[in-house]
Amino acid sequence: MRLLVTGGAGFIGSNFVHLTVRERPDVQVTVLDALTYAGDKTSLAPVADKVTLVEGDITDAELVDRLVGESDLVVHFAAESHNDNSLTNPWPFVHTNLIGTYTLLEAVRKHGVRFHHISTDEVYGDLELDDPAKFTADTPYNPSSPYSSTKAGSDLLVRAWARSFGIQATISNCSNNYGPYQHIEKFIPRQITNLIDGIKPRLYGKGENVRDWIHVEDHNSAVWTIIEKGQIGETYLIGADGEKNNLEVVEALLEAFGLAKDDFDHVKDRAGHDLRYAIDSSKLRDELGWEPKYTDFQSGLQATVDWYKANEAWWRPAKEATEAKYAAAGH
Ligand code: NAD
Ligand code: TDX
Repeated sequence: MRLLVTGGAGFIGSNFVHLTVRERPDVQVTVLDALTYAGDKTSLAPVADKVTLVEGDITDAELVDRLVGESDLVVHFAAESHNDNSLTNPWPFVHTNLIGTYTLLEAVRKHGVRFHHISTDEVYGDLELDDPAKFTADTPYNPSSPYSSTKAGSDLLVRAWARSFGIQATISNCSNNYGPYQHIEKFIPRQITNLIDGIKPRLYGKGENVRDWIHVEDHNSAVWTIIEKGQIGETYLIGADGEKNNLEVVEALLEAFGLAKDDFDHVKDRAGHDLRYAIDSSKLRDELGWEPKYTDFQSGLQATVDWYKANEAWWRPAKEATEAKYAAAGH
């Protein structure tokens, strides 16, 4: 099978490529990645001799047409992915997440190639803290940020291309991922690398916002399950029942570093900050038989801390610029 992975040099995409090379030696992997600030060739170094990396943009119609035409399956991870960045400069989000997805869909339609679209639970907006409800595939779309609204738009493009043009597509909407190779602008690796540097973790607002954490390996095993067993045209929500508020995550990290649980700073809150995400993944579990493996958050977190400690050469070059960006935004 010839597989094209867009965004395969990013966090989840590179982990997906590692998993695929490890468990599916019959799959020939090509990565299409623009190597933006969030993409890193070295994330693919352990599998470099087994993967073809094409440095290019998903909005480049000619390149996308050629690569899709040479593939049997496209898994589309490439995106601008960070909410805070979308609040300071939304344009790259509109460009990559909307025009990039459109460009891929046109090539998929022309060549009749199977397409899996990677999306987020943030398309559903947020839930109240005391709401027993969780997001399902029937929850109405109600995105809050430029990031989540462009992801919502990209999902709707996929649905329209499936219905109007009959493309062979599935969609997955996953909750917050953690694990190795995550850019240090994101919450967990930002705090881990701060702690390594002797800087206190930085909590937005009161820290009461809830995220539904899933290990990146579990997200990616679910993606393969959907590719192999999912029904064309369907949307599957991916989650591992990992709800925690941000304060609890910071306390767990402080514990992993042997520090007092109040040794953090409160900083300016995010504009439009979604309160709570929670995924009901019963459709994926009951219909396709998927289950997560990393169900103990504290040990998954400890393994992630150990990875950042052992791989300083991977993240160090980005640390100063990332913190300068946060300082300018008051976070
Ligand atoms: P990331 O920012 O770590 O990686 C994105 C990758 O896409 C980078 O390698 C980047 O270079 C590449 N890219 C960006 N613009 C591109 C373009 N125009 N052309 C080609 N490549 C381009 O993101 P991530 O956290 O790995 O997220 C991957 C996908 O998963 C995204 O679609 C995101 O919306 C979705 N998602 C992420 C999470 C999460 O918790 N991180 C949760 C649910 C869904
Ligand atoms: O320094 C911080 N302090 C803090 O309290 C940072 C960077 C974040 N936060 C809070 C904001 C959020 O409530 O932590 C939570 C997680 O923040 P992010 O890592 O920025 O993730 P989030 O905005 O929840 O979005 C993530 O999950 C869904 C991914 O970045 C998205 O790509 C994905 O779609």
